[in-house]
Amino acid sequence: MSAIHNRFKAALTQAGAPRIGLFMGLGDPYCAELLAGTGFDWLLIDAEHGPNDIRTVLGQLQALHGYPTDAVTRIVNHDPALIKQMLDIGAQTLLVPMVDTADQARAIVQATRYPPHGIRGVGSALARAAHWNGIPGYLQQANDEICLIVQAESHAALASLDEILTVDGVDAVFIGPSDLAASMGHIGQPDHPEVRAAVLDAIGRVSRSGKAAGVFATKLDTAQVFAQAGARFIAVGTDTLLLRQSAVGLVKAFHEGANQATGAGY
Ligand code: 3PY
Ligand code: MG
Repeated sequence: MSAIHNRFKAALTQAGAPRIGLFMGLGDPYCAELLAGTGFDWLLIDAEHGPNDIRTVLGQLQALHGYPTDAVTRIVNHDPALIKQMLDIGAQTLLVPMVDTADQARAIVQATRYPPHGIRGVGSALARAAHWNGIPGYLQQANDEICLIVQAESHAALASLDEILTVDGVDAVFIGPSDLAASMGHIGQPDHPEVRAAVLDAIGRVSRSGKAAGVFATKLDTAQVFAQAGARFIAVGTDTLLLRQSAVGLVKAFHEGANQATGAGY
């Protein structure tokens, strides 16, 4: 097996239960490492909405390394220079938001590939991804081990979805129900029936194309519905909401006099 084998990419092509994931918006390696051992198949380092830069993404990739979970990195835009930096620090699986057209998808694929298949600049002596030239054959193998997930999360993206699915180098399409809801005139209602129908239709089209469908589910029963529709990887929450909801719940329990275990094992 290649020293840079991408376990997440390989898993997307295998049958079995969908891979369950969590979005991490706290932007902190220590929190990422805490979550790394909790059983999620994959953890998303969110540099789209979370307060992340190259250094904090790097710290989280390092923190997750060696744990039985896969890092997925969501970048903030389609800039080839940013994609190059993310790949060089060792982000192998990229989630790229707001991809509305096949042309955009093709340009993003190009940014992730070394020539002649793309335009990624060569700097492996400076790149953690190549162990600073310590991985023999890195330059020859890197293209094949990149996993590229584009996010379809607008009316326009769903209109172009069938064409996006023909783009070589796109491994998966992740449906974003929140932005999709906004684009469909239902902001704040990712579970609105019209949005749900569009998400299910998109999951079906992606699955039938042979690429992997991913999606964010705001509730566990919704995650089951998406799994039955063919989703191969499903995010079921965010670290920010887990922390906030349990903090709010603990304060409430105190004021209600409930007997809730708070510091078991401390
Ligand atoms: C969205 O729902 O818009 C997302 O980006 C995450 O799923
Ligand atoms: Mg979104």
